[in-house]
Amino acid sequence: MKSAITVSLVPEALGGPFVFWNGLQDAFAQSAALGFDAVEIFPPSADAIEVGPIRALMQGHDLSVAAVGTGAGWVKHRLHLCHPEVLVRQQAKAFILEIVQRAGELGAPAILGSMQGRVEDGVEVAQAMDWLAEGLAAAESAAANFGTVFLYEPLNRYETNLFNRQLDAAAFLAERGLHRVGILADLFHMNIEEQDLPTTLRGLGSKLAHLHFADSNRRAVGFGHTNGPAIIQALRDIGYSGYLSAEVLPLPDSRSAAERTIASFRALTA
Ligand code: LER
Ligand code: MN
Repeated sequence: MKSAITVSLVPEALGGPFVFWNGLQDAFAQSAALGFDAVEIFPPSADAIEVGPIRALMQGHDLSVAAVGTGAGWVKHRLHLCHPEVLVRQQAKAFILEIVQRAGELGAPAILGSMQGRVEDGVEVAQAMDWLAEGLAAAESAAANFGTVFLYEPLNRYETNLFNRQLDAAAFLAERGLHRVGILADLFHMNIEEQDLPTTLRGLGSKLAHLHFADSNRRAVGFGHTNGPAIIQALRDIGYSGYLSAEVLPLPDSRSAAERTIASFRALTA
């Protein structure tokens, strides 16, 4: 298993669960100094993913890019894949696909989290599910050009009414033949929605492609009451070798959250 930590480049996301906020240079330098394996980037748009300069940062600091988020399309522009208006859905898909492309050039998968949207008033559930599946299909084939998967993240009930639970989402991907979409399991969302986190992770098996490593209160692992050893044992049982990526609140400050994360990662995976 590999360690990763988040950086937000989106001022509108302030207050959100990202550790670093002072640009890529700062995030790469601090992550490397603390011994992380990778950085996960939350950009305002694909344009902020400048492939040349980021490759230089990756080489200079011996870090990978773990994943790239697409949620700014929602945070900044209120776009999502299940919006009742076709134009908004098209813009949402274009926003996501551009990020898939740039992330792919960095060898990283892109994430569908907030941009999945929700079943809005006046839209049939079956219709929203079809729109979601269409968006995922387009993204998985764009990602396949780079040999990466696309990541689908179930969110808790306060953020979406599409899929709140991991195994429901995995069943949907299987039903729709979305075999190159992997599941991103966020321990914070799981803490709200799942009956038992280790059992659910075991149920995901090889569909688990990425993990947001957060404690029960969305702070760095070690600052809440999630049972870390039981989760790591479940991940070992399914042979998970991907990232544990700290998408957590920068509390009490970014540095402390980062230090606590890497200390917990090392203690749990030693
Ligand atoms: C995105 O990874 C996520 O977990 C959502 O809750 C948006 O922050
Ligand atoms: Mn997440």
